[in-house]
Amino acid sequence: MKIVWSPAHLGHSGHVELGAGVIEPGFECPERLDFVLEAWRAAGLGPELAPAFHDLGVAGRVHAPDYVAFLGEAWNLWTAAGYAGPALPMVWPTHNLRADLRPEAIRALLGYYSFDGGASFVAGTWDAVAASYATALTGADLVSGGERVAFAACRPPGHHAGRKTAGGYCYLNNAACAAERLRDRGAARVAVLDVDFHHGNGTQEIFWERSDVFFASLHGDPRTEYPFFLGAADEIGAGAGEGFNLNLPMRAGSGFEVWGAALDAACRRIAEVGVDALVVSLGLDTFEGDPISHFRLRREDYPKIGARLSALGLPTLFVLEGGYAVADLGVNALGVLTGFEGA
Ligand code: SP5
Ligand code: ZN
Repeated sequence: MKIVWSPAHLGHSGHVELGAGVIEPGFECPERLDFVLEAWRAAGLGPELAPAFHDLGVAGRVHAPDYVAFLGEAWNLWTAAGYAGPALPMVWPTHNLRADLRPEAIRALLGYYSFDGGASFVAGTWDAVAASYATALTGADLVSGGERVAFAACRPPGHHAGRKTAGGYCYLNNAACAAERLRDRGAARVAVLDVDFHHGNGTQEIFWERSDVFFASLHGDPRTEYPFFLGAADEIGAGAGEGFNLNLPMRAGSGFEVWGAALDAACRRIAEVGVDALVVSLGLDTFEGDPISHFRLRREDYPKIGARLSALGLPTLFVLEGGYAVADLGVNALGVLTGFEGA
């Protein structure tokens, strides 16, 4: 198995997030990848690749082109306006405010193009986001080129990013872009299976009306868990996409007995639907030690996840999403990957 990663992720550091009553350092931090790489090297799974160059064509189809352009210029607009420190949104066009009016002020554009205060910009954010995107597409090309499996160690993550909204530490939706790329390269239908603790609201939104990308998500029940406003079981897709979206929310406190049964249900559905390739949004924040999440998976559960996914027999791309028990992130991620390879 090959891993793809880029040192450009290091530039996305020193950012902050809006928490409950506090603005705090991002839980999504550069050290996360250090632990993933350390565990990768310890496991001896295979070579490390830098991402190949990829233009923003796929991003411009998965996302709104004006949103992609905004991501590239947000930091420069922020500093040109005289602000210092991380660019954090503060006003959102929710409910009956005018979301059809694109503002000019950068402090308003940040809210226009986001849904929460969890995706701030620093000087190196865009280069990290672009490299994370290229990492995912490079991984997709490995898989469409005949590799059975590949690991795109993306940072920042992507599954909360919608067509024109950043949020939840995400900017470009790496997994969605990888799925689109697999379609471009000949897969008639792709499944995106999201095992991050948090619902993959961005990926769901992007493929909501499409039958060529089946989306399934296992996550904390949005009645009590972030992102709160999407991820219920009755969301099944619309139009041509009706029946091609599967949400399996679970109550806080769920352990592998419950979670593993949901994984099995999602896998059976993927087999029924029939796909040519699988993208796994691999969040490890289902771990019992995660500081912001509320499932109770244990270290020994992760290889079982990999083995179950491997049994689908599909060309598979793992795309890194969340996981904030930083020191355990690498071991748990490698648990999934070694479980996949060993199966
Ligand atoms: C990719 C991903 O996993 N994004 C997760 C975004 C979660 N955003 C809400 C986090 C709330 C953090 N505050 C928790 C304080 C715990 N003491
Ligand atoms: Zn998450």
